[in-house]
Amino acid sequence: MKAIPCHLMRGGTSKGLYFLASSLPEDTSLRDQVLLAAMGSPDDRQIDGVGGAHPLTSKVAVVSPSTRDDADVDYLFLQVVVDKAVVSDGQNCGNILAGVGPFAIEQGLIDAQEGTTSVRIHMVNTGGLAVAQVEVKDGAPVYEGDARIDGVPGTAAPVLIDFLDVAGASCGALFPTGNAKDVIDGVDVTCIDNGMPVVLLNAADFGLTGDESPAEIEKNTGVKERIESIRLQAGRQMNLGDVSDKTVPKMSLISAPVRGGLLNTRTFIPHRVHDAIGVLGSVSVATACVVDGSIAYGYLKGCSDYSRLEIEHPTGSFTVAMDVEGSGSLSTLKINRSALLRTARLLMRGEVLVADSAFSAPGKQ
Ligand code: NQM
Repeated sequence: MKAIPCHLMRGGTSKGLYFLASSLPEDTSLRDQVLLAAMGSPDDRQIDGVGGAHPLTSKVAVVSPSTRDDADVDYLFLQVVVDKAVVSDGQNCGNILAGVGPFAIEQGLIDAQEGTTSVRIHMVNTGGLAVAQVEVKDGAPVYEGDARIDGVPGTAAPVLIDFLDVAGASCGALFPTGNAKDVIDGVDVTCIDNGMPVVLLNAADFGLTGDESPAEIEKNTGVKERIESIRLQAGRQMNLGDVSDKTVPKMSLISAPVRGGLLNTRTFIPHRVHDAIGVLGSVSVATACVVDGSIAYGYLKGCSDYSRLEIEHPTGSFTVAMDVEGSGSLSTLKINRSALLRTARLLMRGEVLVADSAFSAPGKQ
């Protein structure tokens, strides 16, 4: 067995292993093989590893000193697929991002400032920059506090995150098809990438109210097949190529709010339905709401205060603050920044133990 130092952390509504890049093999095939073994993939239950048998709890952050002058650390996000021998760097993750600042401080990658430390994070998957404000006491990250986020029981210390330049991060443009609305398989959709490629769809077009539970929607094979067909076509139109083995674009079913928010969502990520909604996923949905012509624009109902856009999801709502210029039309809109609140918590620190065979050259086990 080989022992690899890492931390197990909750980042927002996700959970995963956080590694220093220097603790993992440099060769990416070997690294992926080791991460599959650490998590226990491929296996529906991930019983021989530390993965949580769900995409939201089978995640990895790889952190290192930054290669950029304007950032403190580099953060590579890896999705370890539960039931396939696949590790994907094809998307970012704003939830796991919430733990990167505290992890960087724990590991001494940056000098912590008493009170609040700003950690500038280069998101390697997509090239964007995020700035996280982490509470610090006696040189260590503070985890306990009063901040509450939906989808996580109790309260914890706040981690405020600003996204500065994430529009078109994966697809090359905020609206990669060039339109605020398209029609795929006869269904109106909005394809957007403000940090996460997302296809918005009206829940009503699938015979849903949009307030069904994730389990109920996952049981509906007819809806799942229709959504996957649209996803495969949207992926090509969004410059993502063949997305059959990719975790993007996410598919967000939208409907009228039920808790006083802007709109309600149910999000395929892309095959399981999220218990909440992703961070950058919700930034993309919120952005679609402020663009005239998108299928979500009607939900804005003339609201011009973008400092609290409430995106409802199965376990509550997600508040996005947006700073935008322009009239709301696709051609004039300029997004300056988006900001939101997360929390994170160190759950365990130590070493994950991986069989020696995972370290032999890929294919030679
Ligand atoms: O959109 C799940 C999550 C995510 C991603 C997913 C995320 C984001 O909730 O930034 O956080 O959409 O795969 O962790």
